[in-house]
Amino acid sequence: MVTDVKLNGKVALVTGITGQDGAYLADLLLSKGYIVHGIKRRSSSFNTGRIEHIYQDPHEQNPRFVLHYGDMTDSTNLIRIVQQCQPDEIYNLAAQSHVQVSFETPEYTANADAVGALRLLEAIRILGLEKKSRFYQASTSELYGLVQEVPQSEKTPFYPRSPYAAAKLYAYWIVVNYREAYGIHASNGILFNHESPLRGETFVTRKITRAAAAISLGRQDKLYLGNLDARRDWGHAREYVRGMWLMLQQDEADDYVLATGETTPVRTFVEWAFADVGITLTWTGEGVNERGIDAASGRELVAVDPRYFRPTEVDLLIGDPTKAHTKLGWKHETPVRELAREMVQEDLRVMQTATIMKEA
Ligand code: NDP
Ligand code: GDR
Repeated sequence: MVTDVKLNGKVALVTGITGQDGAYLADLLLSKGYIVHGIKRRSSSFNTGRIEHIYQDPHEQNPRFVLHYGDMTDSTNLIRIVQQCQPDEIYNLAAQSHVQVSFETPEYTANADAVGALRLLEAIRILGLEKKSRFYQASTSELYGLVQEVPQSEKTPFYPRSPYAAAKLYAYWIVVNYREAYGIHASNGILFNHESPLRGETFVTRKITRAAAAISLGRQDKLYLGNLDARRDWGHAREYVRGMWLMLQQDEADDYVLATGETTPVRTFVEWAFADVGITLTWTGEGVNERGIDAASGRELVAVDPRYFRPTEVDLLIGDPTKAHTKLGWKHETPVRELAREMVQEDLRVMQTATIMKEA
């Protein structure tokens, strides 16, 4: 817990604080002297693992890190929390963020991801905080969807390809509208994929790095994946949350792409992760019959499972972060190859530590 940092007099409210980005952003804001309020959902088991290191006992005097129970689908609860903490900055990171799951739960995704953003903006209006509370919306490269041009910039037209992207499209435009209609300092960060050792285990990078680690330790036989040909612009989450913060420090609110400008096929990420545990993969077969084989032993380690195909796919994402470079002075630092290595190493470390603890 950061207690030696001098307070900067500002209060931030972060929705989605228990997620990957929420955890990195909370660290960043605390290190800058903010008092940080976060909204977490009630869950039947602990969902605060990523922020355990900054958790503060609520009985302490003048806490710097405060958690509130809440949900993006509950307006009155959001209004009450905003009223209680009177934030200078609101970061709306909460979302049903899994693209494939959004095909299974489209209505809930729209409620949390689209109307949820509206609820927070309305809370600002209802409480008369238009001039006080700056607003960050977690917009996404999924808005580009069906490829129209590359690289994708703030000027590229949107064409959402999932219920998730359609919900985020509404959120994007309602943010622009509330900025223009009511003068709220509200910005969209159009963030391309960003990963880390804290990435959710069902997103493809983490699924791959965990599997490579587990297979190398003899704890998993095979990794099943969907579309190996999709290409993504992957950066490091820790660097992207700094970009979010920079957006809210500008005199004028605006919309910015954060990306690396490089794209990598899922297949290449798989090869890297296995190489990092000493396994060279070769590929055989095509389409649903494609398999990844351990070149040394001949064992089949990767298989395509059509259950992970999406009804409509986003084939290629590659962002143009020029505006963020020039206006925010933001740049990514970690190359994707290094990011993959960091994730594999961390998954190996966690799994090995768990074994030692079990055996102790
Ligand atoms: P995660 O899935 O890791 O975290 C999502 C967070 O939202 C979690 O804290 C989750 O809580 C919370 N949440 C979900 N539904 C609700 C709800 N109904 N009410 C309150 N909280 C809720 O996502 P990331 O950290 O990766 O992403 C953060 C945001 O950025 C998301 O909005 C995502 O859509 C967006 N985004 C992410 C990108 C990426 O590459 N990571 C790229 C572009 C945009 P719980 O822990 O309880 O599940
Ligand atoms: P994405 O991330 O959909 O880009 O959304 P995800 O890691 O889920 O998929 C990336 C690509 O990999 C392909 N893929 C698989 N994906 C998953 N999850 N599981 C698999 O087994 C698998 N096999 C292949 C997918 O088809 C896809 O093409 C993420 C989320 O963080 C969003 O919230 C965010 O808005 C976008 O990134 C930018």
